[in-house]
Amino acid sequence: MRTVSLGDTGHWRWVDIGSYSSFAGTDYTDFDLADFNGVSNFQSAYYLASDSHGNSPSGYTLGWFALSDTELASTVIINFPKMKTHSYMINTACVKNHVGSAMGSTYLDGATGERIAHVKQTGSFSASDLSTNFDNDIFWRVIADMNKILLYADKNGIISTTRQRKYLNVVDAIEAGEVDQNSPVSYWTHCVLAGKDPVAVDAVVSRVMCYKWNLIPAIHKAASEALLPIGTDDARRIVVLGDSLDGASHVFTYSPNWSAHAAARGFSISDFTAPYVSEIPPVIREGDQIRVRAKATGVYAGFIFYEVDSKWYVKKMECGAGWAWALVPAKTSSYIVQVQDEYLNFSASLPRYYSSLANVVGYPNPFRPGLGVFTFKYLTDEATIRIYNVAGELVRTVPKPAGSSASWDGENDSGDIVASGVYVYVITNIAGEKATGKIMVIK
Ligand SMILES: [Ca+2]
Repeated sequence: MRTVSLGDTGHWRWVDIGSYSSFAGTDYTDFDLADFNGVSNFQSAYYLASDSHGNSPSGYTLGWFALSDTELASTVIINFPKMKTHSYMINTACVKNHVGSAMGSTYLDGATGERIAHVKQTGSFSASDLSTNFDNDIFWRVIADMNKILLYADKNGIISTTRQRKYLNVVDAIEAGEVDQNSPVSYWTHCVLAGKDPVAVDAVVSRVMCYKWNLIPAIHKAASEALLPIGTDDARRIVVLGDSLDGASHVFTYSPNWSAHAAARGFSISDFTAPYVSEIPPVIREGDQIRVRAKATGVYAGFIFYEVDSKWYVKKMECGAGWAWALVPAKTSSYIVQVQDEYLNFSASLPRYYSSLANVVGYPNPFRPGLGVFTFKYLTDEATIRIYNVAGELVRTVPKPAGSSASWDGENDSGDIVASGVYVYVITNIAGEKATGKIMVIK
């Protein structure tokens, strides 16, 4: 293991993202971009001088980024940001963290300062200027470009349309920061968030901070990138695993740049109540699949975790009118339904057991029809119960209500109490399982 500096002027290259840039097709020009002091790029160390590669993009700023060779050559990137509020972007985590992937200078070792454009060049830079924060249309494009490079540029910095490396995001939110990124005030969330999709993780980060992420440009616009997708911020496609989020109800104090405007624009989340599954009717067999349905008031998104041959899978459910539903393999042996609202508040059902008839019991035995019913317990959701006499003739098909129990009243299909003697029950289900047993009927 070794430590490398992403700012090492001996190991870097220019990446021109060209028509894949989030600036492509806009009216922006090189002259619109400014670094954090509102100063022209052409005055900054980043673009000022010819560099060791014999070229300088001076005058060419849109879509040009200088990155470490080491990072481009990597096959796996683990992105490890902290959760915090930010004066230009309201909050930052995974997508913003790649600002640090750009060279601080292409010719001065250890040079600091802004690596990439942060705001539109206006000649002024102040918290009261909304183009610095709310209406900043520059920073999210730069951030999106950086993320596309990290995902799609090969080791030579050439953009491909296929992903070039594995990518994991792990957000340290144990001690998060609020108010301001430069002198943050600690807030302990005691949580760690992880995922392969940087946009989805940032949506969950925002939920934990109680911010509406679809109003945050750096997150929501990154989710809109179509040519080189970065990720999704759609709550219907993000399944949250682990502890529920209903305890995360502290609205992170906004940066002073945002406070009054954010309150006015309704950035804060105040809904911490999860939908819940109130009913799961018996599954319906459809070919080699089963249709699982779950009733859940206020459900916005649903996911089913299901087990086939001792392996667990997850699938997005369709949702509407207070229901969630999905088709899963008929070989599913058990499943759990998770329902979420639009703010990623979620709850899960208890596990449902679909195929195992291994534990079926029937009683009492012997059975006296005049004194009660013969009860079957631990049935699966979908089961067929048939009673035969010792000659193998079908005597009765026992109605199977929803749930795991059923009962036989001792009558045959004609409505008469059967004769005394030995009978056999055969229980089958749509998973192809079978359970059998004997019943001694005494009158
Ligand atoms: Ca809710």
